[in-house]
Amino acid sequence: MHPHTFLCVDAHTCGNPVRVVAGGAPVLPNVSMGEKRQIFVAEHDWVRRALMFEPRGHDAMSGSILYPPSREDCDLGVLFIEVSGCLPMCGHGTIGTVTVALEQGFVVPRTEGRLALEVPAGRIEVEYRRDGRFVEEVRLYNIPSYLHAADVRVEVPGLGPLTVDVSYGGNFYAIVEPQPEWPGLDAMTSAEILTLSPLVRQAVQQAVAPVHPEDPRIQGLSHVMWADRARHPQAHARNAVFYGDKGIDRSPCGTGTSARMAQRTAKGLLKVGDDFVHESIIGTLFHGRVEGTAEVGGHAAIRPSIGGWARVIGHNTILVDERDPLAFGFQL
Ligand code: PYC
Repeated sequence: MHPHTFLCVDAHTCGNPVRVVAGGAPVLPNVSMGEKRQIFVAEHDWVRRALMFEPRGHDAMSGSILYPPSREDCDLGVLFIEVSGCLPMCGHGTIGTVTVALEQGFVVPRTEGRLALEVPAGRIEVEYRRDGRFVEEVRLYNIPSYLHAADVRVEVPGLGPLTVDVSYGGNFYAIVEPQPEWPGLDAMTSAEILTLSPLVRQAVQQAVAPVHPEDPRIQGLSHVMWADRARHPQAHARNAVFYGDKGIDRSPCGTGTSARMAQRTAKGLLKVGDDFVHESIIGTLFHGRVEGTAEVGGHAAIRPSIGGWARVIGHNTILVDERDPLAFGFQL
């Protein structure tokens, strides 16, 4: 039996991995990316596990699969794959995918400097700047983002009472700001982030169980954002996002930054036109901006944009040999 072969381009966006699958992925029907995501999860999830988990990936692995768009007004369809599942939207994944697709010639823009992508959460536009073949910077105009629930009080085993906001930026986030019961991200080790985050996620999911008001396929609290003041002189704030079972985002997290800008706008701390530079746990930056207002199922929402960079780090032909007892990946 021949092994399954996947043609991938590996990149990272501000430190977080983006494995772009350009060949070998399952052929899916010409339906929306939201429907493709449902089909992929039900019938082909082994592809995600094989490409994201060890021995080919790791605890924070993330990537995307390129598909033709089902909509006339989009240049590319993107399915986000990650250790946590198939995300509705991924910001660092978009910046990495666009960089790879342009540099490798997987997409030819109709208008230089602009692309439109069909993603499971909807349609997004990006602008990019390139120098010859190489993409210097990508700005993505994300889907409308909103504060879903404010000041939610939960009891977290090992931590005690905690107040969090639940905000949506393409995924649902529990945002934990410094507070009397918790000193902030600066006082945390990575080991503590990994231990406490699943407990916070479970407690907040039980309390709120968020469902997107306009697309019930998008539901569940998937990510925890630990927030603090900036260290970088150009940043407004710093964060670490936890995902999957053991992943900490090395980038400032695009959907997380969108969710945080929505939260801060709803609380009167940002307004349309404001910039919000977000720093990651390793000191890299995303340049967020509140572009405008919107409405999501009766909630006041914002239209955020996020600017960042990505670099290609390798071409990777990945084999999945069914005779291998660990062919479909494992986690410790
Ligand atoms: O950048 O949106 C993001 C993201 C989601 C999970 C990890 N990164």
